[in-house]
Amino acid sequence: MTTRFFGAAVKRNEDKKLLTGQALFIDDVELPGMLHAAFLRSQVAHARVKGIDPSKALKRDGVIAVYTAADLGAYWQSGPLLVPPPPVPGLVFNLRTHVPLARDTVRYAGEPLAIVVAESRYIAEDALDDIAVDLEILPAVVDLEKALDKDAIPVHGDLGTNIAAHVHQTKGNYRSVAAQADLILKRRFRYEHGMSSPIETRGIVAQWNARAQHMTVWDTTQAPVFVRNGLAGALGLGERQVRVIAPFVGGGFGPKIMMLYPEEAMLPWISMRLNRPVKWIEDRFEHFVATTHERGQIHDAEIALTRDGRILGVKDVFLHDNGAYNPYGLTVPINSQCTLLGPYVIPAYDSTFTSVFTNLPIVTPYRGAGRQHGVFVIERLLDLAAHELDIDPAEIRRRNLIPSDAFPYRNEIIYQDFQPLEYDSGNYEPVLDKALEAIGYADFVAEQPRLRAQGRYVGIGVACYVEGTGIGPYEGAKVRVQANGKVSVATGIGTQGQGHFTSFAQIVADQLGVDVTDVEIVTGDTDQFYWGAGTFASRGAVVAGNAVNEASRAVRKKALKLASDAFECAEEDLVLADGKVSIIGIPEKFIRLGELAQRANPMRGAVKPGTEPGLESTQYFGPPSGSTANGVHAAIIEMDPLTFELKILKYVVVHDCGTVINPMILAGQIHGGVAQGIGNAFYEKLSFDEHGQLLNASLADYLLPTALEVPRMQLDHTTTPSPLNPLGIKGAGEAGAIPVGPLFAQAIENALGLKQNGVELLEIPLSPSRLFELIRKGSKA
Ligand code: MCN
Repeated sequence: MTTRFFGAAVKRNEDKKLLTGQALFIDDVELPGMLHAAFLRSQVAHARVKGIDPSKALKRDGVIAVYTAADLGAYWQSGPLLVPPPPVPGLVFNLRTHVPLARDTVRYAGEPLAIVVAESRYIAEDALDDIAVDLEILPAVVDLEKALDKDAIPVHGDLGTNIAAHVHQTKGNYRSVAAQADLILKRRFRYEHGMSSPIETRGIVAQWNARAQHMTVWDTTQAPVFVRNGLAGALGLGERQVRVIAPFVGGGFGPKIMMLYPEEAMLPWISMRLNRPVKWIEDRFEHFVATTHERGQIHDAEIALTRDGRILGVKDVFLHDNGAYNPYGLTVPINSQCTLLGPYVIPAYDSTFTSVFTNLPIVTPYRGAGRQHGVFVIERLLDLAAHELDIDPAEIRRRNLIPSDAFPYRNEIIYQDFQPLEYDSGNYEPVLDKALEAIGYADFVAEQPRLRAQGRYVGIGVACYVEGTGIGPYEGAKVRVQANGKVSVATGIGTQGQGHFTSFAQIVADQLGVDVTDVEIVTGDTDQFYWGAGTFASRGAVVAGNAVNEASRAVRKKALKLASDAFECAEEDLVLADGKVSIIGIPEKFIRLGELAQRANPMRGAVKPGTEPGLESTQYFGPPSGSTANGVHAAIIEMDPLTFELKILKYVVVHDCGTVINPMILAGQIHGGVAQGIGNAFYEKLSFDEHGQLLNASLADYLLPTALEVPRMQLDHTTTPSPLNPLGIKGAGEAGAIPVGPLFAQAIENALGLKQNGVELLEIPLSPSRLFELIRKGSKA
């Protein structure tokens, strides 16, 4: 195989469609006779539902139906547990999943109570006001710590506790290493709630075809196969009777994996009842209150070190805000627990978390999926230790990096994929070196006093991380050469902007010797590919990419076999390039791939035993466990000492995600991740009051970074291939977002000389006003 496209910065195949408005998004789906739905959502966070009276709404012109939980009969059931908890010894796990419409109790402001179906969305929205709702308001459980008080009201009355899960994992013996330590530092770290803000909100169109007894659902989901299976089960249909299509999706970032969201459960059910297509497009306010959130953790963490800055152990006890339901099991907090260990040798680790039910929107993964919390804790602990021990922050990191000859590196505790946390491969020190070199670390340290003397508050930060990526269970791909020579490929994952249409095409193009633009990728249509899990956990490139590779290899083998039969020569004498198979040294002797595809589907003659018709193959790939990517971010920032406005002067990312398929797509992934990381670190905070009301549920109040706040980045890579998949790939989609919080905290402290004044930044997000408060409080202390 000659490599032409794999590893090259190939322009994205999908962009022409996207840029010329030809890409189909959910709201482009228009069907004859289509109805529109609007949801009545609870305005309070915790209440008993005494009654819902839709009679006035039903009288409004254009209203077709109104449904409440009482109308759902046996269809009213709790949603599935999406990710079962891994087998952690001593696990406590209380499962309470979301319901299609609240029946007896509402548990967060935004939870749906009723749905109006009307001839237009306008009518449906107006009719929401006609519905009379009688709620007995209950005190809301909002404070993570108070939720665990003995007399706290339980979010789920039948449970009698707000503990959703309790997990204790250990490596080594923290207590004995702490007894040997020269320095022990203990701090409380806090991460506030945030959310993803995709350009496209969620949306669903459901169309029941009574004649064919078939359901088609267009859905902004990241996991179409799961949604198909979940819906089939709930609706009492066979999986073949349900087709889920996730067309172009304008960003997913994690929350669009969730299923079955109440809206996802309701629309197909309604379409079946009314035998008409129904559409619902989430508005931005709904996205704030009804799509899942992330963050919300409090860590009490402790690090034990030797005098020369070597880590002996870390102890961490943390609370994780789960929101009102926990369909994701332990995914987010266990990611935090595992990712805290970072790229460092930490001989002893004692980590306990309690996942807590609160009357807040459900918490599920959002780009990074809890990893950023763990990275924040360890990176901040190292900064504090560096200050205490008078060691340079970059140097203390270097001293603790796992050496390159220690891989695979076993961390003993169990990861979210049920496997022991083992780093498959890595070479961390060159990544740190490159980042320090690129940011000009030594020069900056020398120059900083001069800048300070000029009255400029310029600071530097360096943060490291590892990221578990590419987890199983598996993905598959069908690769098929068509008679016109073009190659069609289908996989079961969905795509929300990650460039799969190009990066997967690059893999195929090289295997089959065709141009990358001649490979058409279909993702996210369960009729095109039946099996799969979905796009999450930075697994698309590893898992689907390798499945695409395996299927392409099989097709290549078939093509060479067919051609060798036709030419009556050995396969080794053939070359597959430029869309044809030719004999080496006799280029005029060739057969086009399209012709081979036709020959593989003969009108006469038997298909030989052991062979299949068609030039196609379906293959699957499942990694034994996740592959571990790593990286270092470094930044130089300038603070205005009066307004605490922050300017990023330089931002460097050095990253190792194994073999790279497309460096340009990868750069885009890093840029997007860093942009969201900057939002997490400095701008975005969901503010709830004590009643569980979201106070800033609009893009005017919830501050997203814009192009002005996101700097140009200098990117570099090292390549340590993963031994766990044939292509050597590790995932990259979330990496950019993960270390930005501690990087900002470190750089701001450094710029303002905060530690010298006894002010420590131990929380995320920071913001000018929060810095003002912290510094005022610190200087008074
Ligand atoms: N890639 C590569 N070489 C590698 C690794 C990745 O060229 N060594 C390419 C891949 O081929 C793919 C892209 O980078 O085109 C991302 O690959 P991967 O890291 O496998 O991530 P996934 O495909 O599984 O995508 C999911 C990941 C996650 S978990 C979130 S959250 C996220 C992200 O991707 N959401 C995104 N990136 C996003 N990008 C956009 N535009 N929109 C989202 O919703």
